[in-house]
This record gives sequence, structure tokens and C-alpha cells, in this order.
Amino acid sequence: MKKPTKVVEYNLEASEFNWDIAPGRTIEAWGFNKQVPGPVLKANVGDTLVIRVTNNLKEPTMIHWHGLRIPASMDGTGATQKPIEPGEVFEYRFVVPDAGTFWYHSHFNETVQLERGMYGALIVEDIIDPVSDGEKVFMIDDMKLNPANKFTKPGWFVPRIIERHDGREGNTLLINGKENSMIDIHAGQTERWRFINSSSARYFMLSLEGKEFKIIGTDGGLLEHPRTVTEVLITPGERIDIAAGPFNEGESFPIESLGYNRSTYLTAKRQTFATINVGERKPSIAFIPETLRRIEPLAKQDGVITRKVKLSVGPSFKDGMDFLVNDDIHVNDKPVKVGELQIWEVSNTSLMDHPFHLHGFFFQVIEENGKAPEYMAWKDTVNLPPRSKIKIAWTPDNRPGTWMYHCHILEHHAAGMMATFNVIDGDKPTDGMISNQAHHHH
Ligand SMILES: [Cu+2]
Repeated sequence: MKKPTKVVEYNLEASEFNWDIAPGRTIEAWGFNKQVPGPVLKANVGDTLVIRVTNNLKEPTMIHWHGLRIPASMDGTGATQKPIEPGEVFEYRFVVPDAGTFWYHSHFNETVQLERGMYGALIVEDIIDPVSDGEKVFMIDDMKLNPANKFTKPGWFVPRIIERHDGREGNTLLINGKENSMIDIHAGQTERWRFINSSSARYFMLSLEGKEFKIIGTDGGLLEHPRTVTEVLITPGERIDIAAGPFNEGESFPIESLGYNRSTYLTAKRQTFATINVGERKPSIAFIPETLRRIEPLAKQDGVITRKVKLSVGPSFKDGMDFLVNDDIHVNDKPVKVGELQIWEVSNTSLMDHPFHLHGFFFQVIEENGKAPEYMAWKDTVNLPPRSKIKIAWTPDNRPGTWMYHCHILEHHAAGMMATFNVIDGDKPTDGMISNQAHHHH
């Protein structure tokens, strides 16, 4: 019953170009194939993706495939590959093992390259996906522009410290690279909408003006059961798939973000990103079953903790504040062994939120502040509110190499809240992996 697998090829060209985020509002974007976001890459489970990246920027780049369980050498970080220099081509090649909503983005000079538009969606489909009447991908972003529509960096000490502290939130609200988009859906139909938060630091509390929708999937694919809600938080790096509709003909309502207070200097407010217009009624074939799939628990809540990861902040003489993992910046963490169950206690002792992202592997949250979570999901990015503690369970499968975890607020990642670690295969040599003795402070 599986579809035969195939090789799916794409070419991505990274370059600088002009991009209209609104009529008459043109930015100097950096991106893929002269569009923001880059093209949606699509494959079926088990396919081999071959993506040739040509770098026509004036600086190096690398592409990270966020959420994909692929070999370490394809992960697109400084720990696993040399940057793609200007004029060079690098071919990424990997099998996509899981269905879900993923994304690709620059993992080099991210606070500049990602901010300017170097990201796109990567959708992997499977025959077990629920039937809908249509599908839309929504990439959430914001850009911080001056009145001349130029990207600016805070020059003065205080604004610079605030941006480092809060992460950069922009003064534009973008869905798929556009301000104030008009989006159509037919009355009577139910669509799958895949939301991806590709912003540097914006917490997106999705609301459809209070209308109910069903969450059907997240980072690592489908949930076990749909969850009917009126709002859901999507932090930087996270994905949420919803079943939206059916709506009534002639209705119009916003895709908005409700205020979320992530305890920074920025104030939380309700903001509209796009407008949905419900058109002519059409018949529906959509079917969202009550059981989407089974997710087997990896570990019990009281399983033995194998590692503690503490996210915190501390004073820095140079920059006001450092962003820390286990009281250090840019950490080289201990290795883990292929096949050995990991139960990590991840805590946030700071007074602001941090979205924790693990590269290359899915985990299950098995405890949140001492309680079992309300539902099962495969995650690669999870939010830690101030003074919170969670346990995550995951198993390194047979993909040895150097991996990383970090806060997905790009400014916090850059300021040190990240760690690399090796996945080692018992007796095999660790060629090409970084040494745990080499301790880099950037
Ligand atoms: Cu953070």
C-alpha cells in the first residue's frame, strides 16, 4: 500500500533581489529563486530529495532542513559542513522518512540571512494523510524596516541590547512574504492549513477571530486525535497543521495573532496578518478521522533523567546579557549513543520564554512542570515559558555525527544559547565529528 518512491530534484538559487511585500513597498530581499518565501518543496514519504543550492550571494551560506531526520552531513550547520561560498554549488541529497510540515532556512549569519527572506516550506505527504478539499501553506514572518523600507540594525547601545534581549520583532506582518494578503476558500469546504513560524522572535498566537478549528498535526506530523480549539501558540521554528472550515458563503475574517506576553520589553498585542474571504459554496470530500494515527510513548514520566539542559541568562560586560546553556555559551555537550533512550530535563530559569529546538530528531514531551502533557505529539521545537521545566524523551537512531540544540529566537541562539553534541555509534571511529575538547567561544 506504499507509493513507489522516486527521486525529486530541485534547484535553489540564493541571491539578492527586490521583493514587494505590498504594492509599492519594495525590500532588498535575500532569498531562494527570487521569491519570499522560497519555493514549496514537495515529496512523498520515502522519496529521495536532491536539492542543488547555488550561492549567488556575496557571502557564504548553508541550508538547514528543519525537522527532517536526515544524515548529519546533510543537516546544514557549521558543525557538519563547510559553508557554500559565493559562486559555489552544493548538492543536498537525502531520503525523507516522515510525513509532515517542515521548512528549510539559512543556518549561516541567520540573524541577517533568515531575516531577509532565506526560508521556504518543505512538505512531505503520505497516504495516511486525512482527505481535505485543499491545502495552503502559511509562513509567518515579520521584518524590521525603516521608513525607506531598508533593513536596519540598531546602532545605539540601548536599542542593540534590547534587540539582543528580546529577539528582533519587525514592524511588518507577513504571510508568505506579503502584507495584508487576501486568501480565498470556498464555503462548505475544509482545507488543511500548514502554519510555519519562520520569524526571528515573534510568538504567533493563531486565531481566526474566535472561530473553532482543529489542530491535526505539529512538527513531527499528525497528532493521534484532532484537537478542537479557537487559538494555538506557534513559536519561532514550530509548525501547526489545522483543518479549517467549513465556513459560510460571504464571510470574511482575519488570520490574526492574539497578544502573547513572553515577558520582554515588547508589549503583546492582537494583530491581523491576512484576511480570509469565503466564496461560492462547493461540495466537500474532506474527511478528518477521529484517530489520525497512533503515537507509541517512548518513556514513562518517571523514567531516569539522562541529561539536564538549563536555559538561563546572565550578565555580560560587553553585551548587557549572555544567553546560556548550563551556565555557558556556545556549549559542546556530552555525546549520546545510538539506540540509547534519552530523557532530558530541559529547564528555563530565566524570566522570558525560549523555544527549544533539537536538530535531526523528534522528541516527545513526557512531562511539563511535573504533570503529564494533555496529548501526545512528535516535536522538534517546544516552548519553555519563564521558570518552567519539562522532560523530553527521544532515541538517537543510527545517524551518528554532530548535531545541535538551541533556542530558536535567532538573537538568543547567536548570543550563545546553543550546544553541539555527537551521536556516537559504540565502537565506530568519530571521523569528521567535532571534538568535545574543542571549546569555541564566538
Ligand atoms: Cu531564547
